Amino acid sequence: MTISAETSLPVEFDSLLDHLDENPEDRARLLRRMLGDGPCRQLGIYPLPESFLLSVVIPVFNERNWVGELVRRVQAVPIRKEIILIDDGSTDGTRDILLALRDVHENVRVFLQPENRGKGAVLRVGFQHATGDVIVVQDADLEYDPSEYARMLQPIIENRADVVFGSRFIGESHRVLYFWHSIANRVLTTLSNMFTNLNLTDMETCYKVFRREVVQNMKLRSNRFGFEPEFTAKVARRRAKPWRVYEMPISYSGRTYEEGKKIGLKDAFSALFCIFRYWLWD
Ligand SMILES: Nc1nc2c(ncn2[C@@H]2O[C@H](COP(=O)(O)OP(=O)(O)O)[C@@H](O)[C@H]2O)c(=O)[nH]1
Ligand SMILES: [Mg+2]
Repeated sequence: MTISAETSLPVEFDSLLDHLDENPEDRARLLRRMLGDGPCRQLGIYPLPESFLLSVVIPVFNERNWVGELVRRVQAVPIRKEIILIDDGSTDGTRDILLALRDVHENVRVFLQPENRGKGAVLRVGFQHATGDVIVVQDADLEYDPSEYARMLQPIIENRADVVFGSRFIGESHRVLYFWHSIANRVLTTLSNMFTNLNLTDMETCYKVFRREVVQNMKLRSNRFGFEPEFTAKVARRRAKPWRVYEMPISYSGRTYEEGKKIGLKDAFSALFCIFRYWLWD
């Protein structure tokens, strides 16, 4: 038996490991055989239908420091996907980075908005152009971790859910940051829950994952961060065949204002207004 110098395992093992590195489906198959279906499901290792396509919709506004690395991390996720980047009138050189990304990756599509209108407005553009079975909203900074897509998709693939919220407040590790932000988050989520009668723990999360049908006939109006309460209210309000909503724990490595965070007190008040508006009038 020849032993590999690299791993001190038989060389056949080395080539097997190389093969598994390059073929995530085979890796999942092997793990399912070794561990069994139950433990694999708990780890988020489960088979995806071969034709499955994920649409990753990314709103981008002045994110030149992060968006390149973010797209690299999204591409590293072993799920067939299209990446839809919508620039919201950036003025810091982000637009050139997006165009360069489009030239390098054949699954990347880029839409440039002529002026800044807000996250909600660009998300509408993204949803219109999405063709995947499931859509995930992905911010263009590095606060959320794309390697968690598989776990969030699981309830949808197993046909238990239509909409999954990734919650930063149940279970996973998160960077310790602003106390008052966490209070504002809790207040907004609680108020939203009072109107929607959903028991969410993180309404404001960026990670909203849903079947494409969910937004196909949804009239979304908010241009800015009102998108979060508006989407939540409209998901909750469907009567005929209510959408099945799940929450999954996600990790969160929040950024500071020095690192580029933009959301602030004004946005918290505007979210508050949107909770009332979308429940009472629209
Ligand atoms: N702040 C802000 N973000 C925008 C805008 N348009 C699109 N975005 C994108 O929306 C996402 C969320 O913004 P961010 O500032 O990270 O919000 P936060 O993480 O909730 O504080 C990021 O990907 C932004 O690039 C806008 O007009 N203002
Ligand atoms: Mg962010």
